[in-house]
Amino acid sequence: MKLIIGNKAYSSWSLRGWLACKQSGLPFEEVVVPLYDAEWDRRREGAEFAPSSGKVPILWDGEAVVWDSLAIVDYLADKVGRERFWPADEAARAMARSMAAEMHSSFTALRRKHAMNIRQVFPAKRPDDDVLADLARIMELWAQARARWGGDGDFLFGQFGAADIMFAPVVTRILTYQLPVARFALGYMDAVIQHPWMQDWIAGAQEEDWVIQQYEQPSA
Ligand SMILES: N[C@@H](CCC(=O)N[C@@H](CS)C(=O)NCC(=O)O)C(=O)O
Repeated sequence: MKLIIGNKAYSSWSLRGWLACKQSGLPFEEVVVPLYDAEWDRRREGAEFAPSSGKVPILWDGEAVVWDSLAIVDYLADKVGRERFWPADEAARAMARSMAAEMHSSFTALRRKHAMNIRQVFPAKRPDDDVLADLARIMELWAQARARWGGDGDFLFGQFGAADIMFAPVVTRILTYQLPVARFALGYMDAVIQHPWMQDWIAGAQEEDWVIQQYEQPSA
């Protein structure tokens, strides 16, 4: 398999696709392309980018191509077995799938106003009300998942899985912008950041030379 991703410093959807590949346990080649560099328009017109119309992540698996992070999770879960990604319990799985889908389709204020920048910690300031509303909903979801299904594990449904993959870039945004969160969330966020795959990704981001100025401001 070959996964094409954007800058590890900034590309939140790429992080999800990459974590999904790691979670699959399958070997994959990783190709990182610098978002919005001088070659971007030319590169995104290439055949490898055509299926997603230029967006990353894109997963190629022989003749099969999957773009969009949640589709990558589902494709890989079909390939290696659902239990690697989703909880076994039906009620837990229903919640995990709903949370992943809600993450995928919602929280636009948080995503728009606090772009991912994994290399930075910006001074704390009061977030806009729409961002606070997104954070309140995220806290509600995390609290319910942890209380009902966290068990002895550190993650939303105990073991690291698809729901954690989808929320991982939210964790990094909260830390980057020092956004206010409920106390219980600190332990969960720490578990996500300390996960070896996240540590690998963060190290990769630190090694990148590319800088996108727009994302180097506290309010992108
Ligand atoms: N819904 C897509 C979003 C993909 C996406 O928007 N990726 C961004 C990078 S984080 C991108 O490729 N932007 C480049 C562009 O839109 O030209 C997913 O889940 O993968």
